[in-house]
Amino acid sequence: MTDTADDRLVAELLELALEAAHRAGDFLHHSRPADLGVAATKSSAVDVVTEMDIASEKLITGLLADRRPDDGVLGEEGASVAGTSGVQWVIDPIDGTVNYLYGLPSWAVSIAARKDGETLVGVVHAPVRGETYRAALGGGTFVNDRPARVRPAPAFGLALVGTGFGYLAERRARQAEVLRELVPEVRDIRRGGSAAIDLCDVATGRLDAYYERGLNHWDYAAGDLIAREAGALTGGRPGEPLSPELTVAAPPGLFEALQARLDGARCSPTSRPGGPPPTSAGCGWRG
Ligand code: LIP
Repeated sequence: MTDTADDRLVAELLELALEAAHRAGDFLHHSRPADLGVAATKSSAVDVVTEMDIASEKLITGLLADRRPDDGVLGEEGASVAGTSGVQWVIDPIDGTVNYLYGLPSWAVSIAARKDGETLVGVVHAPVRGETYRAALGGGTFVNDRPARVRPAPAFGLALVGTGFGYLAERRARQAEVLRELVPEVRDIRRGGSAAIDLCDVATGRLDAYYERGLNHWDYAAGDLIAREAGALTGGRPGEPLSPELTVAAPPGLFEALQARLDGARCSPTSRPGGPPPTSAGCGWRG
């Protein structure tokens, strides 16, 4: 059967995403300054940018512009190009920036390519782990070319659940309230510090589930496809797609249970101290 034009486009985008992620990852891993510091902060004093975040995004966007000059680009550190091809690259040049700043191993380069609002390819390259996670729409998920599948859904009380916390103290306080309700109900919690890697850990069965509120599109764009192509369901609140409001990923059965539990925790009095009263649309996430 001959390849279609779409097949050829997906193959080209995947190859380019892999090349860009590896080149940026090699640079970040082998050229990290011993005295790496904070170059700037964003939403708060703990929402940091390093010179390496900026350099990594410049390396990636330069390669993409050279190879596919008509594509759009959205990057965490400011890259923003509308493009004319219909293809948009979504880039997190270092996901897990605080881990990278502190010299902790859990960080990754995350690159996704979307067309007409659908993610066609996703690559998450984790150099310290020595692992590259990749997926193409309809083509399955691979880790260093080995096929990957989610772990079968366990009972809720046996689930190992990943999560994360935002950069704003008020939001972290509310996230801690939700976590306080959840911790005694599941096997355990893991907080790795990189949403992209957390989503890949769901894809490979190293986590049973992951949820987080307040992510940016570039945090989850690639990991979402990688998790879905490995058999996970992903989304936000029940019936809603994943978004900065809420990102949930888990195998079927556990996914729905976790979504419902988080929705319940969202409205419980303990997780809304002083929060808005419940409304017909739910009690709303404050902060
Ligand atoms: C990080 C996410 C992580 C979240 C952090 C931060 P960054 O992205 O990957 O899951 O908990 O607060 O948002 O800022 O390292 O690209």
